[in-house]
Amino acid sequence: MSIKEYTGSAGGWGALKSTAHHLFKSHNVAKNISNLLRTNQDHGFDCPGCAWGEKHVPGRFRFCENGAKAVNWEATTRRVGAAFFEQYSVSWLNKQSDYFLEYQGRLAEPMRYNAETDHYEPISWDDAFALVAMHLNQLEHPNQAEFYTSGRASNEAAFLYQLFARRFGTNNFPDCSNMCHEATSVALARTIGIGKGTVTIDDFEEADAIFLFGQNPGTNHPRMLETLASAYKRGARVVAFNNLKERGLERFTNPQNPFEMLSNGSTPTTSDYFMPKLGGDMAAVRGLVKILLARHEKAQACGESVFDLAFIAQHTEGMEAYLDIVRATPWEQIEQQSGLSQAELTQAADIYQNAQRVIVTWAMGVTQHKHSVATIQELVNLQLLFGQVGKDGAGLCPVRGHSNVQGDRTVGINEKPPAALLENIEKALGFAPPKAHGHNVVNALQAMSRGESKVFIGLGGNLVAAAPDTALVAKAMRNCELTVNIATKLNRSHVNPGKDSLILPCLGRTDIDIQAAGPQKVTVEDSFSMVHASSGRVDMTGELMRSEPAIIAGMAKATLGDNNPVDWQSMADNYDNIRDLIEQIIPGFDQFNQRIAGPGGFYLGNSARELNWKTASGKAQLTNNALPTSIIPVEAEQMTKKPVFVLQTMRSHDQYNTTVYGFDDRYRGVFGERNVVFMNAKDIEQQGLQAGDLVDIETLWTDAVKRQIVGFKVVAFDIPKGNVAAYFPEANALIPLSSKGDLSDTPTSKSIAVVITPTQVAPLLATAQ
Ligand SMILES: Nc1nc2c(c(=O)[nH]1)N[C@H]1C(S)=C(S)[C@@H](COP(=O)(O)OP(=O)(O)OC[C@H]3O[C@@H](n4cnc5c(=O)[nH]c(N)nc54)[C@H](O)[C@@H]3O)O[C@H]1N2
Ligand SMILES: Nc1nc2c(c(=O)[nH]1)N[C@H]1C(S)=C(S)[C@@H](COP(=O)(O)OP(=O)(O)OC[C@H]3O[C@@H](n4cnc5c(=O)[nH]c(N)nc54)[C@H](O)[C@@H]3O)O[C@H]1N2
Ligand SMILES: [Mo]
Repeated sequence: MSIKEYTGSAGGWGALKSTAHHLFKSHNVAKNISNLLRTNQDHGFDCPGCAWGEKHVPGRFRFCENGAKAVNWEATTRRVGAAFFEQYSVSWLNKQSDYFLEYQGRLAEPMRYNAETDHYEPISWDDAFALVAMHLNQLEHPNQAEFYTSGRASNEAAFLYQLFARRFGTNNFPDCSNMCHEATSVALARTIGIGKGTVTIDDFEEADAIFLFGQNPGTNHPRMLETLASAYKRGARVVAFNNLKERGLERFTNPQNPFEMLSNGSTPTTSDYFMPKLGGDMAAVRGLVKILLARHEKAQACGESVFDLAFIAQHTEGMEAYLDIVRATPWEQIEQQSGLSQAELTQAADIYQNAQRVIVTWAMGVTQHKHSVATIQELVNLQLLFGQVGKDGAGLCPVRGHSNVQGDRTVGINEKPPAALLENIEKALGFAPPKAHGHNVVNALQAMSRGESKVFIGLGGNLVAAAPDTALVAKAMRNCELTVNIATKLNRSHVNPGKDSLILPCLGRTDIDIQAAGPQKVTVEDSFSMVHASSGRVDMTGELMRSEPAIIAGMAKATLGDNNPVDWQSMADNYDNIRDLIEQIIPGFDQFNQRIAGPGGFYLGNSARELNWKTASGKAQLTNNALPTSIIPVEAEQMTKKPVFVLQTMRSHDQYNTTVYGFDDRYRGVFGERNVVFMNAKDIEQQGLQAGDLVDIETLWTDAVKRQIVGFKVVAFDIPKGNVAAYFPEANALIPLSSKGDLSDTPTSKSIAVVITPTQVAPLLATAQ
């Protein structure tokens, strides 16, 4: 392992070198070069990386270093099939690292777990479908099954999946989005009447200021860096609020700019950088508003205004109650909770006030706290006071994670289905889907661990590693009568099987998908509500994997028999038929098949952008929430005499969620190791530690469960005192399943109370020499 401060810019030659390295590791170099050239192009496939959108500029390549990793690792020629599973027992595989499991290659054939031998064994597709049907049909109630979705699933697969589950009789749709942007959907639906962002990619070209809260685009949305750098170049202010000093938020060298590449030049990605304490963003925004309110009141005395009073009067409700709570919030609390001084917040307020058009973006640094919904409502309050929603160059921009996580929700993956969706299904297909709300991720895992839910089906994803309380979740899986994993790659969830268990290998985004009616395409929706087609390029002739729609149709046909109103086989034969049904049931998809034929796809529209507020009162809502009394449970401080730290868990540069591509985190200067904890240099010293020491980290929580990770290496980093950071999924064992967001139930992955103690080196080791 080595720690070496990274002094370069994001992107540049480092990114090209890393792209080449992962290209060679895929064992499929020539094919993957041609794949990369097709990424995000018309008639190509949608990058399976993030959900950032595209500007349609012809003749440019449209992938980034991290998208290239996702493409290369999916389109590998390595295979995991019968021989592999014969060689390795499941217990042995469960002892291997996430990196090892991923590196073995593509899952090649359907497998069934044999508990007696502890090995997976081959099974035919028909027998696999029959097994799913048998387990589902022997449940006492459909609500004993859980239908999990990860956000890579296409619109077609997700739509068919929710139809299958609803026809079967449940709304149990735990979804990766419950662990991700759920707070966004809840907060935006309540305030502006639609749970999605209001901006398009073009708005970034017109904004005077872009405020980024709690996101690391250098690693997680690298194509966004080009957008930020070009905004900076034309004079826009780009203001980051991030708990860490992230290199990708400082400078960027655009690999598509020969001048920058050859001159070793770069462009800043941000003009101003603030480092709030974990969970301190709501207080920071409250501070901004408090400053701007004081200016507004002063202006009012002279007959002028700082806020957009015409917009507020015409479009919003709740301003007075909100401003009362702003007045009542003391500066002491704002400074203490945000970790930012009134002077720093004044600097940010000046930028905000001087900009005609402001975009506010956010991601996991905002959504994974107990008070995330309230924090996002605070961002909305700020934007509404200035009329910064519903005009060009301005608005609200939650930056989504998985490439189709937004689309999956649009087409019906929702444990709390809106009445209109259920009515439309009934109108189109003549059956009444269940109305009762189903399980989200936390409810599902609790029901599984109590033995109430007995069948788990995963359309992609890796819940054992992605969810909190890793040991509890693994046990919940093993408790099931049947677990089914529809997946491209081997992962932690597959090696924690239920009593009966299936791995069903599926085609990915990069693969050619041929069905009875010929080659098929699928569609996805990006963060800007643009829907476009995607078709893979890798020839899979002779392989046993099946497409996701074909697998879902196979399970549905076997489970529901002929006695149902959906012709499942015709859906799998030709995805145009699925899209015709989506057009009938989901608003905004008129002439779906025709409209995806053209380049660039189509815009689903956004009611809030049109100043049409689909709230109960027909107006946008300002919300008056009190600041949280504390970011971590108040009891935590009383549970120990040791200093209590607040921990965030985040992604390194070499991973895609639970998929670990390598052990380097280039921009943070960490090489060859993932078991690290980032700490402030002063905290390291005060704890009597040195950088490089090994420590144990233990959670303080209100139950009696011991949650600890051991032997993590201390790395000194620019992070506020009292805050520490470690990587997901290694640190997930520290997050209690019952520690979740108010109204969102999202695990609080960015604020966990912990104590840190030096790892006790076994005396044997000390005397061994
Ligand atoms: N290459 C790659 N791309 C990805 C992913 C991946 O794993 N790899 N994952 C995809 C998915 S599903 C998602 S959701 C997105 C995630 O994208 P991000 O939200 O960027 O992901 P995280 O790594 O969780 O980063 C959180 C960032 O917020 C900061 N932060 C943490 N807590 C706070 C806080 O309280 N306040 C503030 N102001 N900042 C805070 C952290 O320092 C860090 O920079 O990326 C998507 N894209
Ligand atoms: N502590 C902590 N925990 C977190 C987070 C955090 O920041 N901190 N972030 C949370 C977030 S934002 C998210 S979105 C979740 C992610 O949770 P998930 O979406 O469940 O996890 P992934 O790691 O994205 O899933 C990877 C697996 O998906 C399968 N896969 C890949 N491509 C395809 C495909 O095309 N089709 C199918 N069927 N399968 C495919 C592969 O088998 C791969 O192993 O994790 C959450 N967990
Ligand atoms: Mo996510």
